[in-house]
Amino acid sequence: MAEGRVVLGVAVVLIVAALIVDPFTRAAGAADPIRISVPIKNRTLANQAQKSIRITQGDLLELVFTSDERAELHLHGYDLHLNVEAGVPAVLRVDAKFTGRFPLESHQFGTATEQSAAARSHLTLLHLEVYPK
Ligand SMILES: [Cu+2]
Repeated sequence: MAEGRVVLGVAVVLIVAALIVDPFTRAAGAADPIRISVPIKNRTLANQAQKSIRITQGDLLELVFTSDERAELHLHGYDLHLNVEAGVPAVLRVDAKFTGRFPLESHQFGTATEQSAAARSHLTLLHLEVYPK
């Protein structure tokens, strides 16, 4: 009976400790996100230097895409999808848990129903490289 109370007491203490400590460890561990603006023009990167974007495992990355026309983007590996409307910045958040080299493709440009091969072809716009820490 008393043993049960002790176990319960310990559990409560641990839960309370986790609740108290967690916001601080998160605040200390989670750096500000790395924000990179990635403009797309004429269905390609406006800045070809962004063909490879290198970050470190554990980073929180925000790729802020702008495009001169509607675009559907897909980050392979992380399997993240993003729809970008023309002229409206759209943010792809990547919590960089996995290391490796991941292609970011366009799946569709123009209207969602545009059927031309050019609009629908999967083009690799850039590679995201996540290095181990
Ligand atoms: Cu894809």
